[in-house]
Amino acid sequence: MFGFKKKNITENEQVVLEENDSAELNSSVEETNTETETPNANETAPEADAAPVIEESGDSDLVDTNEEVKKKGFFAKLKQGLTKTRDNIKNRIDVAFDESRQIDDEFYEDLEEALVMADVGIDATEGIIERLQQKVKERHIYDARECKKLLLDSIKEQMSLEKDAYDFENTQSVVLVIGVNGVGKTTTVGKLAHNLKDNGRKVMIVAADTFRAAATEQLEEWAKRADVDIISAQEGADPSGVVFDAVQSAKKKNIDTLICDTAGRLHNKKNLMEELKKMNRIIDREFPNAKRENFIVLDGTTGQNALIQAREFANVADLTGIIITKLDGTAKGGIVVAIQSELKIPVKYIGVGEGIEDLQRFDANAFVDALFE
Ligand SMILES: Nc1nc2c(ncn2[C@@H]2O[C@H](COP(=O)(O)OP(=O)(O)OP(=O)(O)O)[C@@H](O)[C@H]2O)c(=O)[nH]1
Ligand SMILES: [Mg+2]
Repeated sequence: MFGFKKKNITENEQVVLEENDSAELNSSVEETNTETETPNANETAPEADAAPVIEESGDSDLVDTNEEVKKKGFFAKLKQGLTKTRDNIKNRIDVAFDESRQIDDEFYEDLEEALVMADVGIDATEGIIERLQQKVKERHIYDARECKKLLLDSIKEQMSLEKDAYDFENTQSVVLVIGVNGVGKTTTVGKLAHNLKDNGRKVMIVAADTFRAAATEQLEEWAKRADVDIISAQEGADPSGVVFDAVQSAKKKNIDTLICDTAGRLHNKKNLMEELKKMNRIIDREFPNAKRENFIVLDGTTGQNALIQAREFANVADLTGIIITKLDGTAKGGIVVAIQSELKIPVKYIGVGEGIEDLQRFDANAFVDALFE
């Protein structure tokens, strides 16, 4: 059912290939350096140097305004992306929190229904409602609108990320992007590369999905769009060998973040999970000082299936974060809350469109406001 055309080749190679041999696998690896055509991230840094000039000229308001515009743009895109989910639950939420509403059993039932409709999931919804009931009781709240604020604050609190969630963006790091077929891994690698590069980081991406030539071509296209270096290999090459080469090249070029795109795989395909472990071992061994992130990409439109995938991958891989894509294409964006609340693995980014600008850091406050307000 999954298009692993070169599966046999890889399986055989994997048996033959000892980790120490991986240096010999480099012959087919290709490197495309986009830096020769355009200035690299460090060379574009003058923007940062320009900041004092703006201050000197007394234009600090301009900086504030730009930040404001950026923030507004971010929120507008998020809100636009979550339109289907918001429309799906809006009526129920409005009815539940109508100012004339009594806070009684029926109120909680309506609320529960709205959350389940948005795919927040039964377990997470029950937890949310229980906590809300407790707070309402403790604080003697009788006003439904006050209750809404309490609910949103409680979800925001539950979804908020640790302070160090994005540390990898500012230090030397290697990010492995994994997940089942078609969830948006390659697209996400391209978007993430763009975001980091935009923040002045030196980024390299690696096409460790060697099963299909088209997969490499797709990533090469993203490398061009994001204007970052890419390491790729011929179809059928050992993915771990490509990763090995990419790590050497990243070290040599003093790359800040190396992002690895991998082939779609099911958690129960033993050989493919072994391959993933091997990539991990190679990165750990060859780049021990790099901060590591293993992100699982989940397709938000698959609802509860995404939750199942995350749970199963978490059993076999050391996941450090979740990326949920295609939230613009679903009426069930509440799945983000369900996944985070059940797995306790942070949702770090969300995809709200197919464009290069459409990957956002997960901001619990903005997300909950965009969904419920
Ligand atoms: N609407 C929307 N589409 C997305 C988003 N992210 C990815 N896609 C689309 O999803 C489809 C699959 O994306 P890919 O990046 O190729 O997925 P993949 O996980 O790399 O797929 P395989 O390599 O085949 O496993 C493409 O058509 C993307 O444009 C998103 O946030 N929103
Ligand atoms: Mg792909």
